[in-house]
Amino acid sequence: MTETLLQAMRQAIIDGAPDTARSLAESGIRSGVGLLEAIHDGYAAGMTYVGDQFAQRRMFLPDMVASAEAMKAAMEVLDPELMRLGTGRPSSGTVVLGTAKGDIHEIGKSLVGTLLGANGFRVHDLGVDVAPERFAEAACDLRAEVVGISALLTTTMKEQRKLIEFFDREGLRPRVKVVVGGAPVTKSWVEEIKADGFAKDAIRAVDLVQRLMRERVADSSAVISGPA
Ligand code: B1M
Repeated sequence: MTETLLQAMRQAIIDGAPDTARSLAESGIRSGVGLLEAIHDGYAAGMTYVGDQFAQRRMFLPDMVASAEAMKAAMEVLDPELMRLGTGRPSSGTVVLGTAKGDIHEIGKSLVGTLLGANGFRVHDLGVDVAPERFAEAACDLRAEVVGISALLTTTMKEQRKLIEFFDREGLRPRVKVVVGGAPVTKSWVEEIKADGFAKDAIRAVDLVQRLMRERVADSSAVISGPA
């Protein structure tokens, strides 16, 4: 039953069918399919297939647009459920999130935001095509502890490096941790650009931000209680 539903979810994305994607999400919630399972093994798996077909020139830009619309329709149903099932704990810190300058891919970044929100973080999503200056401005205004930058294109990954360099120049690094993510991002890239962390998917992004927040608290208490 679950596999049939997941297969139908994948197909709704491949077909670029928002209404079907939405009603399958509603059925999934009613029948108790795991929300993250539906997203990753259902809808996102459909997206991966579409991306591969696009790369092989078997599907085209309008197909990819339609698939993205279908995924967004499903997420409109699933997002509030994810929030509802979240920890409900009061905010454990502020995260500013956005997609790199020149990049308009938003689905993965928004999923990261939803899961962080569901886990008690205050999330300020700047949207897509975000310049380093806007990240910095928001981080300062909101006193964010973490900034997260997503990049889905190999050409926009370099914006992650630019953001880190900008934060270094502005002297923001000691106060604000920069985490990066997105399909083309690798561990070696993260080491090269000296980001504070990277997560392969949205669940790992929550673990990462939780760890950074814990380390921050530990660091500040070490300063307060450390030897004079
Ligand atoms: Co585009 N696209 N796209 N696209 N698109 C890719 C990325 C591509 C890999 C497809 C392919 O060729 N196989 C390819 C990039 C190739 C490359 O750079 N080497 C590509 C291309 C080429 C393009 C255009 C250039 C096409 C064109 O115009 N000729 C163009 C670029 C536009 C631009 O940004 N300037 C373009 C446009 C589009 C659409 C607008 C049609 C649409 C986006 C719609 C939207 O977001 N509103 C789109 C889509 C849908 C895709 C694919 C098919 C799917 C992306 C997606 O939503 N995945 C994608 C192929 C693929 O990824 N397999 C592709 C589902 C999502 C849940 O996963 O985003 O990976 P993902 O997020 C994951 C993790 O990466 C991680 O967690 C998420 C959840 O687990 N993660 C983070 C993401 N951000 C994170 C941040 C973190 C931590 C983890 O911390 C901060």
